Amino acid sequence: MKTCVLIGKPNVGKTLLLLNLAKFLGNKTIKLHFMDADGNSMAKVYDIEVAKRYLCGRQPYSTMGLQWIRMNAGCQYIELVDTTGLIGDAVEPTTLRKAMAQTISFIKNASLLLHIIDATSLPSQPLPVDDIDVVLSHIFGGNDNYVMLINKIDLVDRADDILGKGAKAFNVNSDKIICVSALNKAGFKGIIDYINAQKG
Ligand SMILES: Nc1nc2c(ncn2[C@@H]2O[C@H](COP(=O)(O)OP(=O)(O)O)[C@@H](O)[C@H]2O)c(=O)[nH]1
Ligand SMILES: [Mg+2]
Repeated sequence: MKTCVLIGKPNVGKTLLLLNLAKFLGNKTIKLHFMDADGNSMAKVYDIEVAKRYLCGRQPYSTMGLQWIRMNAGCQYIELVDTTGLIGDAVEPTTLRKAMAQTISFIKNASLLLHIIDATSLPSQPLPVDDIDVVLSHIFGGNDNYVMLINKIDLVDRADDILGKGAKAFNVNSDKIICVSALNKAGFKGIIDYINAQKG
């Protein structure tokens, strides 16, 4: 089973993408598995709309740990894993640092890495080299199993060259970028096609 791991800064839309992708694939309810940074795990069945209200939020760090769904993505079962938002700055409290460490160490299990960027914060100037998204795209962007999802395209001007801007900002080939909206499910067919096309 392919393990597809969503990573990115807090509030970029990882959790909403997980839930709406499950919905896009025909699910109304999901079994969501959780594991916190101390290894405590549980699973809970949710109506997807209820899960959105509980698990997605404007406040950062609604997700502190790993949470995942196993589901049929057309031609195969996949495991889609949502993670703790990563930031580069020194942070308190310890629980957040532990949750970020758990996410970073989990990345090695990914058959596919889906790195989410917020389209509304795409810079027109080059980003600092220590920006966490620059670091992640630099480390993983050349790998076959990496794709960048530029999310929230519903919030940006259609005329804006988001794909070109993303490719330039992160020095990633534009064929490794998919523009999506986790809110209105735009670009989701592209994500599923990408997942199904990848071997592993
Ligand atoms: N307009 C818009 N809002 C989004 C989109 N994706 C996520 N959001 C909102 O962004 C906020 C953070 O989303 P969440 O999934 O919790 O982000 P996470 O911290 O990366 O898991 C929530 O208020 C979401 O409703 C999108 O594609 N479009
Ligand atoms: Mg989240």
